[in-house]
Amino acid sequence: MQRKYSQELFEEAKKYIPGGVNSPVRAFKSVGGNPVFIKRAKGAHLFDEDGNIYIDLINSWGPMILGHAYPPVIEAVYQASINSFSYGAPTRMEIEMAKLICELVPSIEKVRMVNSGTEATMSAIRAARGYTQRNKIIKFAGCYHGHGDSFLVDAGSGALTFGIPNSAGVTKGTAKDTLSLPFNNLDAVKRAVNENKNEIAAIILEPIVGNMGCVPASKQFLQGLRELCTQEGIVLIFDEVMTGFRISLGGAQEYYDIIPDMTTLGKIIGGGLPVGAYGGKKEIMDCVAPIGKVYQAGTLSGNPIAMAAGYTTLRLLADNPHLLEQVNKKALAIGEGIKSNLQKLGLNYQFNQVGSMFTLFFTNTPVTDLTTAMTSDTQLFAQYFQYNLDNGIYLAPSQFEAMFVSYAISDEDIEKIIKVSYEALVKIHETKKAN
Ligand code: KE4
Repeated sequence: MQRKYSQELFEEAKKYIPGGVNSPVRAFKSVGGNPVFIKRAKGAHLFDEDGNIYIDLINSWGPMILGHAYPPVIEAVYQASINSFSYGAPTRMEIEMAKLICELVPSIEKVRMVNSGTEATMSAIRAARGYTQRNKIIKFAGCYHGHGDSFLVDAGSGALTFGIPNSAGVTKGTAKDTLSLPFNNLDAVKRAVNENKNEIAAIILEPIVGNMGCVPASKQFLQGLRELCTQEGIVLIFDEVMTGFRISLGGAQEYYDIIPDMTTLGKIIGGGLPVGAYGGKKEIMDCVAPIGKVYQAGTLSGNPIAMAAGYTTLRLLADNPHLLEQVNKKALAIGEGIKSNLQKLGLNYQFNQVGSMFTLFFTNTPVTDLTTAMTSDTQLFAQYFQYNLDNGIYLAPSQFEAMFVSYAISDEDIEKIIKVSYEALVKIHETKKAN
């Protein structure tokens, strides 16, 4: 498969855009080669600038759950757009969107729309800090909550429980208020909470992690966090930017039946347009301006075009339960096929899946946290990725990401995904044996 135009466009892009991309993971750094420049997409398929066609298993990192250019969503956006794109004033549509989110996720009593998942998580922890009058937060290694300064923090050395920046430009002053702990490790959380008594405002996590690859929390871990937060007056925040309206209509909190105090949302609620949201208990959300002292604002928050795309997507999912059932069924068929491939080839790689999120980890170690995820052979993954790409399967360009399936994927697409995955595993193992 040749990608001459993509290569030329990438060289041009690098002259004007840092790294040639508007979000780092798109640059294919961890898998090598150059990114594919997409010209258009329809249903489950992407079409690049060189005329190549791919089955899309990223779906814009989650949002395109109905598939690309889904006609009712297009129509809703068109109808909204002929009445102008933005007013900077309240609209009826924002009430409909807020009501629908509160109806589908009952733990959300009030919700504020923003423009990205990052804005949602940044705002949620600010609200939690304002509500509790405490400064520190706990996050987990391997969980990604967007690029807010408080989240770009790694665990401090053993002695120090406070965090150290993992990005240039994040100050030690900011990082010291973030504790980064091992995922799925309740004892570590209990120790940290005891060492920082009455100082922890919030614990935030992806209940099913997508950002270290797909790693589900254990129910016991979530149950323990819930009890600890209730007992200590800590705000439990589920970052459901990826899992919201994907794992189930009520998100991971419905799937696990564990109720957080706050939830952050994004991706699917925008239907592909820039939307994020944060919400939760009324007593917390009433701390937010203009009625409370926690300031947060946004020129394009609740934008009518984005609301049209997001509301139409959510309404379709809510009114047609078979859509999400089909998405999960198709994803499970892919999962069964990949696991059968591993068995046929006598490979013990780890395949983690929850509904329509999954990751094939190139390690024989069960993956339950970042340490075990990092035992994966990223070189093998890179070869696996490139073989898939050259054979028309568009996977996430990193071992530490999840795949996302859309409703538009067909049985033929599923067959091809499984077949190419098998061939890729054979190829990389022939290469491995030869070396
Ligand atoms: P955005 O600011 O990218 O809209 O959302 C940040 C965010 C927050 N919380 C979770 C659980 C997320 O997965 C994300 C963003 N996810 C990445 C995928 N690893 C988006 C892709 C990218 O960064 O380009």
